[in-house]
Amino acid sequence: MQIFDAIIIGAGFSGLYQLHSLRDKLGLKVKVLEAGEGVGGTWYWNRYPGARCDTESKAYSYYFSKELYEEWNWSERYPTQPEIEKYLNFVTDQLNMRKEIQFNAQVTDLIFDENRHIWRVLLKNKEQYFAKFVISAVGCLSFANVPTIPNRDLFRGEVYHTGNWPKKNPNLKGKKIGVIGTGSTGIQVIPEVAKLAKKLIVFQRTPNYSVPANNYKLTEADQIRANEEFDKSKQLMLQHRGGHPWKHSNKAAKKTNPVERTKLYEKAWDNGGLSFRDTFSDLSVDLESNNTASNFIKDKIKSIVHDHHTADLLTDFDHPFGSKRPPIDTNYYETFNRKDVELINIRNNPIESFVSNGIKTSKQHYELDVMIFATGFDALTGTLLNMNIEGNNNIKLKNVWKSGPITNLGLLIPNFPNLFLITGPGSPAVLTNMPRAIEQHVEWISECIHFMITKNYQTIETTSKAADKWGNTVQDAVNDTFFLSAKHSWYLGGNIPNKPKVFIPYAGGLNKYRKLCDMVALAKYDEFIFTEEK
Ligand code: NA7
Repeated sequence: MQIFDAIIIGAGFSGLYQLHSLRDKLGLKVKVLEAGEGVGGTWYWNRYPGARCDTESKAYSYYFSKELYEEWNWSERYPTQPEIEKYLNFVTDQLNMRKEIQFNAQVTDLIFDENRHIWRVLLKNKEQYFAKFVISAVGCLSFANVPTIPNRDLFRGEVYHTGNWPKKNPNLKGKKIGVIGTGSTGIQVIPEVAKLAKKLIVFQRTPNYSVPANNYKLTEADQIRANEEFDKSKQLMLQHRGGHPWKHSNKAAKKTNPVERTKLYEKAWDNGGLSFRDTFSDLSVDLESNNTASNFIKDKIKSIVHDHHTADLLTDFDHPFGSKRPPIDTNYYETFNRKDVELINIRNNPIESFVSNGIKTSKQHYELDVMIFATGFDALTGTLLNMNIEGNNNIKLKNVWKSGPITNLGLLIPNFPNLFLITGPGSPAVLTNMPRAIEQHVEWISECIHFMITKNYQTIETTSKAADKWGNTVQDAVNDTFFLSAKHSWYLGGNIPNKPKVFIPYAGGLNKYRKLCDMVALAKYDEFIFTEEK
């Protein structure tokens, strides 16, 4: 029986760097199991029209190797899905990693053998592998949320979910298209689909605040400057709570006079992008300050959208700005000025069922050739819980996480020895520029495994007491913010019926979190339990 030192599940940003770290730095025998036909993870599956990262390309890159960074040239301020997929293929080939990756390998079961201290990993095709360590690199947004709408089978048209978009792009030209969902994805796909459709109907449950991306092509000079500023950008990102390359504002919106405040919002709006959130220091902790941002965005939307009724629907917010993941867009609001685009409020006119030629709401029937679900994901826990994961005494993860995920630092779960989670629940993950959170986790995990090897340790496990303590830290961190006021947000499990409503990521900031993790390593992981190799 062949036993790997480590099996990594997933070949996206996290799986690839974890493979490189364990294989090339520690010299371990590693296998990567990837459900897709290629590398990319999120950026393999989300290939819908308009799919693009909201983080700027020069920051949405690996920083573990300056050489690698300098060898790649991004073409636009924000990278498109095809370009990110290409980048991850480039990294895979540069580091010669393809031979360790098995594609079309969907993991169904992870069973810990307590006698032999190894994990048995089963695939959908019934193949099985064994490994001392398993590292989950499955991503935070990988389990699609497809709403159950009655009579799906009656509908004669095409149905797609943005998170599982077909590799062969469907032809949408001249069709009557419906889109459900106006989160970050809907806001990206809607302007692109509108250009192709004969008629586009957007079914909106909750409007979202969106800020212009202000995308542009990068020049050779931009690339040279990015390379020169590599160290400086890296330092900025390490100090930023979200891992982004800019400084936090130290100005409170409330304490800034209205004229100056508007001037700063205008500047941030023109600059575009996620840094709008950092225009002032108190937007996520003070409602009065937050209202100044919300009202500014509302006024902007109303100045763009001509039809008053549509503008009212697009600004009928039910949560403070930033309490849900704030999207950025290219011509989202402008799209509603097209004659062939209609916005339907499904909060007071809910979708009832599919019909053979479209969809029926409580008030009307809409003819459609294509229905696109941009309805998001069972985030952070969905993919893990969709596998059968059994730890000590055959304890099932599904049962242990019934009331919400329990982890220590988002990295390890009590009773699941030698199973590490990259950007797992309880870590900053989705609240950050993901490659920064991923690099921090991969480096921590690799260092921990290296420590175990030098000490001749066989297993690492966290105690329930330490995990409960970390759970309290995660809850304390979010209590200081507005995140809990967005009841339907996926950060809180609010988008999935019957999912426990607990705030999942750690909201205390990646910079603070990194220090906490470093302290654990410095203390030689003293709050973890190790067993020795026999
Ligand atoms: P999101 O942000 O979860 O958005 C999903 C959208 O779909 C949102 O507008 C939801 O409305 C809507 N939705 C979800 N379920 C339903 C049902 N059953 N009926 C009607 N409308 C529904 O997912 P995204 O893919 O846009 O973004 C996910 C992340 O990917 C994003 O934050 C970035 O990090 C990248 P709701 O607001 O719940 O009323």
